[in-house]
Amino acid sequence: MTKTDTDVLDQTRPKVERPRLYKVILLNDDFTPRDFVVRVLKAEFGMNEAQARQVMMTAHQRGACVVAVFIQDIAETKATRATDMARKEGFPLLFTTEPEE
Ligand code: TYC
Repeated sequence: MTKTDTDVLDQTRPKVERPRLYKVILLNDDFTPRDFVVRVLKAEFGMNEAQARQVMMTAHQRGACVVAVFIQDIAETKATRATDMARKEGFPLLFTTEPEE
């Protein structure tokens, strides 16, 4: 069998797949103060005031909002850290993660 260009390429180019991405999701609740949610979003996700307020209001009105997308390890770490900030203050605020389609 003769070697095609594709065969040569397959031998030299390692197959690298992009990692699956995970969404960090902010869930609404009836108790956490709006300003505290904004503070957490700014501290853990590097948002400015306007971005944080928009995401907070979307979760408040619709029940949940996608905050950001990362590889699994980063998504889980940030969701945990953000949720822990709320627990330390006694608020039920919750961040979860789920894989993108
Ligand atoms: N619903 C909360 C309130 O009225 C504010 C809030 C917004 C809490 C978004 C969580 O993800 C959230 N105090």
